[in-house]
Amino acid sequence: MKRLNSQLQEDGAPLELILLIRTLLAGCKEIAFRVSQGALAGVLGSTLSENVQGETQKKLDVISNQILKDILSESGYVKAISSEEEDDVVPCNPDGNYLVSFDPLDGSSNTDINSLIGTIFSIAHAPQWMKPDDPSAFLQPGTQMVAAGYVLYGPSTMLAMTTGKGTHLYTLDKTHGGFLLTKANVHVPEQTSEFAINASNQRHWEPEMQSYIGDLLAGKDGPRGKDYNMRWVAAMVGDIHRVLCRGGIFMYPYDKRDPGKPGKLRLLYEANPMAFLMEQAGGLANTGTGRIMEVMPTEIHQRVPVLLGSKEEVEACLGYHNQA
Ligand code: AFP
Repeated sequence: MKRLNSQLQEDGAPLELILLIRTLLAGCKEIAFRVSQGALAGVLGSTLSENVQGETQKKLDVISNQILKDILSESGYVKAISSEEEDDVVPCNPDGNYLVSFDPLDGSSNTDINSLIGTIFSIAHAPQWMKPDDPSAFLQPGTQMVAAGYVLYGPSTMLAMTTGKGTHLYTLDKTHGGFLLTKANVHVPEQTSEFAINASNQRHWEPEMQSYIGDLLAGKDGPRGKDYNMRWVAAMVGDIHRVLCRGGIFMYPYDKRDPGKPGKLRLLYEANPMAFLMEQAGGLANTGTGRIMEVMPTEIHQRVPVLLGSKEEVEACLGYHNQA
């Protein structure tokens, strides 16, 4: 089986980017180990602190964030980091050529039930003019990413990654500690009969989303003319992995409760990297009003609505938005 290094070279990734990705993944392997220790190492449960988004931090959120922050800032390749668990940009090497954004442990409420969790990341070039503590360089659209992916800590530790030459899946071979290519050039089926949404938020959605989901639930008897199945992992990384593997549509749509928070998911380190992976696998990634990767960020923790997945199903959902 092909190693990660060979695939990255074949895809034309520059040496420094390959070294940066390998460094980041070394951190993820350490996270995989800590996660696998669970209760034996006392790493489950919450801390007493909250992150900038007002969410209670799990112990593993803090541990994972520290691991990635340390390894990336010591690498020399990175000028600055933005993380879900950091209020502000973290300055690293002033001569570093890259910016890394990450959610160190997505779905961390799943840690206490031994269910799917993962690390999501995106990498972009650091502009020459940028001072390492200047957040404005992070405010570039997702089209500027040079690499993105996630590591899923599940029954196997898996990596999904793209450098813009297709989306590939790798599996960690713990016998030698390397990621091996287990599925090249993922293609998300264009049609699906599976959807993922947190239906408990239904009353807060816009009318077009209410009608779309209503029609899916109507199944064979409704306008879509077929029965749909519903899945919800409560970790975007797990839901998106399923969509990459067998198709589907994943949604965290616009929510009317607070105009300052038009969605739950964060643009820089959740929506954008998943959108890059999905588009490179032939799927679509939209906010309901435009392509996720073209959203111009205004702040590092910005949230956006997301509709991601099988091309024809996302188009069907957008049809309801367009009518509105
Ligand atoms: P964390 O990054 O704080 O662990 O949150 C996970 C998440 O943002 C995303 O991965 C899930 O899709 C979503 O929350 C699930 O949240 P609800 O089940 O509460 O809707």
